[in-house]
Amino acid sequence: MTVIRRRGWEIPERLATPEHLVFDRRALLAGGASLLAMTPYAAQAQRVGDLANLPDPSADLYPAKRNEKYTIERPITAEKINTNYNNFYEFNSSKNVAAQAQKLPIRPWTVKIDGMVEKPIEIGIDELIRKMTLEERTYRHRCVEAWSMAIAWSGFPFAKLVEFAKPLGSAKFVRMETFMDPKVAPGQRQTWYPWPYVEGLTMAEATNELAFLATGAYGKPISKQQGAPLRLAVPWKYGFKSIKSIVRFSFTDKQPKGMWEKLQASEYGFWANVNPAVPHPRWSQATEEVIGTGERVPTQIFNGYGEYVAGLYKGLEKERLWA
Ligand SMILES: Nc1nc2c(c(=O)[nH]1)N[C@H]1C(S)=C(S)[C@@H](COP(=O)(O)O)O[C@H]1N2
Ligand SMILES: [Mo]
Repeated sequence: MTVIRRRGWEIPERLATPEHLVFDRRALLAGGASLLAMTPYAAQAQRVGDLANLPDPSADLYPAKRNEKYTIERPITAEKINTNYNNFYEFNSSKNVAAQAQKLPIRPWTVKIDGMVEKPIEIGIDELIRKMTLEERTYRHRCVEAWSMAIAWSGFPFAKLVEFAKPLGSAKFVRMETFMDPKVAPGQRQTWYPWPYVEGLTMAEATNELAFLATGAYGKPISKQQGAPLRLAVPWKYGFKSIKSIVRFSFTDKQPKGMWEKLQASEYGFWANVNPAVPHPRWSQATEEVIGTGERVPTQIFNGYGEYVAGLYKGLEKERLWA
């Protein structure tokens, strides 16, 4: 996504290696056996260097059972293509973030649920995942930059998280936040972005059957560059709404302001529903490049999901629904 950059000042590069690493017990048990045979130094070096290679403690949950209701006509983008063409500005602003994203520690990972709820809580990602029934769904993904992919996500409906969170009747929106750690995420040292990454949905959108929280992709735990360990997928909206690596869900009566909206409200608004007839201020949204195919295809209203979501916007016609 291109923005008009305000000048920031450079922050000196710092060592990205964390001084001290704490793993959750499950990961340590699963990954630790061979460490016993090593000298303490070798074991420590292995722990620091191989953080990315620890076995994922949720690996046994995949592949999840496919939900045949959510499949699409378009071939699924090859995993190799999908995981090497990503937007993840916390790491860098190119599509080539996969290597840098491996530095993100995804265990332990705590999710905070707060705001207008019966009782705010913090819950470890594995405890949360194991409260849910995972399923696989194939969704189209349409970036506001006019490219698209098709992905087999695994995860659970956002409605199940809402049910678990027990929001008060007064909650009208859910605000989501990505991790904040400039030590591992060099993009977060670029002070002209209003970090952390934030996105929001109305309660009606979050509980729509299509709104999905992905914990996996391609039949295994989701890759770091795709937003491990927990990422939103709202396929009828432009991709920037589908926030990655979520650490917090806050229920609120105020419309949340996303990071892109804060940066450039005239181009990236709250609703951001896909519409080929409404151009971005700097380019057309009529067609999209299907990544990996070399083809351009017509973009569909609500990215082809109108039957599920058009009803959400009845009575909101005066809102800026399409950008
Ligand atoms: N935290 C965070 N979430 C994010 C982004 C980001 O830079 N940071 N990029 C968004 C954009 S613009 C898109 S198109 C999708 C890209 O997801 P993908 O890399 O899995 O295709 O993630 C969205 N979620
Ligand atoms: Mo995007």
